[in-house]
Amino acid sequence: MEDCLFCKIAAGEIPSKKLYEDDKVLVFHDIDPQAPFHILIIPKEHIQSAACINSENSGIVAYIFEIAAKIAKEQKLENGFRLVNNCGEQGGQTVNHLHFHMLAGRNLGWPPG
Ligand code: IU
Repeated sequence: MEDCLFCKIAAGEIPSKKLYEDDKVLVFHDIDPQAPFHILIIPKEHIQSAACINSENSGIVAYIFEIAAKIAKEQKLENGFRLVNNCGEQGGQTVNHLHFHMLAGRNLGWPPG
């Protein structure tokens, strides 16, 4: 999508602090970290939000969780982590390209604000 910030980051048109990349996903450090470890996992394909997941594109969500587990092992997040998806205005989504936050390195409160 032309005016999508994360599409531009995925295409390398806007720089990011990359942690992992393959043909399907990009993983990069959040610009405004909310925990000692805070990364974003995004599909390279433009999907607006979790509300747009259907039987044709749902495979990428399973793949993102696979990548998250791999990163958890590599980064030694033995004490746990949180995967968060904000969807839509009331869900707190500010960038309209599907992304999962992966947070770790401190005790994370519940319920979220
Ligand atoms: P949200 O779930 O849509 O609110 O998450 C968007 C995240 O994208 C948020 O944590 C921002 O700090 C992050 N972000 C970024 O990493 N790089 C950017 O250029 C912009 C936002 I704009």
